[in-house]
Amino acid sequence: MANMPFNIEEVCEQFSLNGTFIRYEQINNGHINNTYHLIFDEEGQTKKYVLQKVNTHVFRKPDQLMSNIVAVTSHIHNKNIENNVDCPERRTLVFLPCLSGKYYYTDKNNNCWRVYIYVNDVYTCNTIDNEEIFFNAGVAFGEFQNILADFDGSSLFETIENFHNTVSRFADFKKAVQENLSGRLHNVKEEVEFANTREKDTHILVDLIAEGKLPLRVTHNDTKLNNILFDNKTNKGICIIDLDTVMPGLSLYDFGDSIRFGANTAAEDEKDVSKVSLDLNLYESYVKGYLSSAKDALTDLEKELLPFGAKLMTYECGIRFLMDYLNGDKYFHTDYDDHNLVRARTQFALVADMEKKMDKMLEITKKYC
Ligand code: GN1
Ligand code: MG
Repeated sequence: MANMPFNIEEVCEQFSLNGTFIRYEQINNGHINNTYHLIFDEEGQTKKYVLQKVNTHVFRKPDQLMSNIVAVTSHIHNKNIENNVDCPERRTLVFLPCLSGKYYYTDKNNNCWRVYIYVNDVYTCNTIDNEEIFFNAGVAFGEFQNILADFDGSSLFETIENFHNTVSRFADFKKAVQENLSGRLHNVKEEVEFANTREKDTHILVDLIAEGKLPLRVTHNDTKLNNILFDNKTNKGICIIDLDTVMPGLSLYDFGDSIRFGANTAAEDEKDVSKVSLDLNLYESYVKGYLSSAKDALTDLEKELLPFGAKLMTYECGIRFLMDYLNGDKYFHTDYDDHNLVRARTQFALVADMEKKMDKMLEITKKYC
């Protein structure tokens, strides 16, 4: 157990995990929390758990965070039972309480840990190599929204305030530019200019919410492709993970963030921005899938704004990466010096491409409304 990033025995004991610990693997998917697979032997059978170290700089109130997650996963589980869905235990995450009865354990170094049961026979994707998978991703996030349609959003804590409030995001961005804590502002004049010239976009959804024209729903708010577990046999998206930001929000946030990540022809951190563009075929697959499951719940205005939602979420993510670069890489995990800048550049290149393709995006969306 040398070189272990934490005392695994101590953590496992707290969660009363059965069997003999064999090994762990670190999973490098998220930009916020640290995730590990724990492999146990239980009477000759392999049993896996997922262990996460919650980033408490980002999620400052683990009690509230886990209360949201347990409420949401219980709701999904109960609904699936009610609807006679096959294998309900594979359709939402099952978190385990620790000895204190809480759904997280705080160790002596103040690290916050949580554990859920690994879902077998599934895979995750970081990129899309076929349109059917992205269609299935759209269906899965549409279903996720539907299943939470009768969940009382007012019972949820706001785990990160103003998470997709683009006006407040822009104000934070402006402050980061003014403060220039990292001293890197001279490197990013062009990117700052790109962000500034689109400031007016940041008001559009915020104003429509204030005017009562767009409904708040219970949304996921971080609908990256790799937050879906796809079934090995059917390729369907069977379980939505990473529930830290499930809060009242707009359907447009969830739709938009999925497109931002999944319909990009390049990775979020591709260094060659000429490879970045919006793949209209993938866009169409997702729209088709998402609207096939979510359409009946959406208002005409929501449907009309879907393409704008995609652009706005991409822009928001771009200013968040750029802001973190200016603040000295305090928020997102980074692997090298300019990582956040590279990410910001891909997001802005994608925004620019979406602006060129906006008419086409609208036309495609209309086909499925
Ligand atoms: C973060 O943790 P991860 O990788 O699922 C971030 C999202 C961003 C995303 C960009 C809590 O998500 O909002 O869109 O990175 N999550 C949080 O890849 O800030
Ligand atoms: Mg996340």
